[in-house]
Amino acid sequence: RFYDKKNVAILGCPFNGGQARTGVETGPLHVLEHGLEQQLQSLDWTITSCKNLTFVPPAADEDEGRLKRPRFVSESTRKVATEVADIIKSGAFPLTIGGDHSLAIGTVSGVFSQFPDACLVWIDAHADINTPQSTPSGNIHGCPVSFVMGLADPCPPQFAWVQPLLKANKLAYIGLRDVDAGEREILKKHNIAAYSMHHVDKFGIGKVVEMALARVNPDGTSPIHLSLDIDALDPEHAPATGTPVRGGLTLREACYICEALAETGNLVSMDIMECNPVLGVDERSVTSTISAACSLVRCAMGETLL
Ligand code: 5AB
Ligand code: MN
Ligand code: MN
Ligand code: MN
Repeated sequence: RFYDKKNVAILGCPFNGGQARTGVETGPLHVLEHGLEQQLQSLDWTITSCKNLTFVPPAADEDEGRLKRPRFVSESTRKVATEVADIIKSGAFPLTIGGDHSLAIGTVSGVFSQFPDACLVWIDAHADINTPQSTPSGNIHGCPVSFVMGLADPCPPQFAWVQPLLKANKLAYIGLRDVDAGEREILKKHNIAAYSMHHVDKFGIGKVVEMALARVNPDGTSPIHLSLDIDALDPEHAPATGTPVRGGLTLREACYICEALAETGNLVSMDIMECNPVLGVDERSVTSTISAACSLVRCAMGETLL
């Protein structure tokens, strides 16, 4: 509906500047080496491009208040925003592979510049909606949602280019279980559709996805951007990630979310973020994390729709 053809452009983003642990920048390489391109081709997708961006840290990058590496994150995500917008203009589905989740400042900015009435489905153990004022860590991968909503007050000068394109009623979370006090306040204040693991247990994943979509896309016509943090999964299924939190989604629950979004026919873009192969304790834990990431992408791109 939103694109004529099943064209996908893969954007590898080997970026780690939004948090402190190295290794997350090797995520894209591992995901591609796992055979994702061939897997998508066998689902009848044409890969119109598959490129890896290069991110070079600036020589000087002073903290901005609590925020760490503000220039590096700003310059990198700005580049991502342009790339994602260009992919959409070319008529292809942008599939962005991270890298840390600060990259979503770029993907969301790019998608919403082209689809202003889009909604955002954020699958994560964390809400990533800290402001520069509320962040307990200063790591910008915990802040991208607040930036694209324009909640930062004042907005750090490095991020003046980010437009507040996301409205609170177009955002839904699923999988939350580690939300900071300041983030809870924001979720409450803006009445954001936030489904935690408690809701998944209480209602089941099918009902939760239905409720989430009813909130952000009541008439079913909005384009949807999916931003998926691999740490939404229980560490049993995706251990190789920087901020694992126990008690997460099973692989099937996460796949179900992706399938249900595919089923709407409205999915226009997807991020798969925060795989950090270097943090795997052994080969098996790396492989399970990367293969889970590939499964989720395939499900979002129609694999299990019969
Ligand atoms: B992730 C925390 N809320 O702000 C913070 O992995 C964790 O992209 C953020 O979801 C986790 O530092 C960011 C404590
Ligand atoms: Mn997370
Ligand atoms: Mn995240
Ligand atoms: Mn994380």
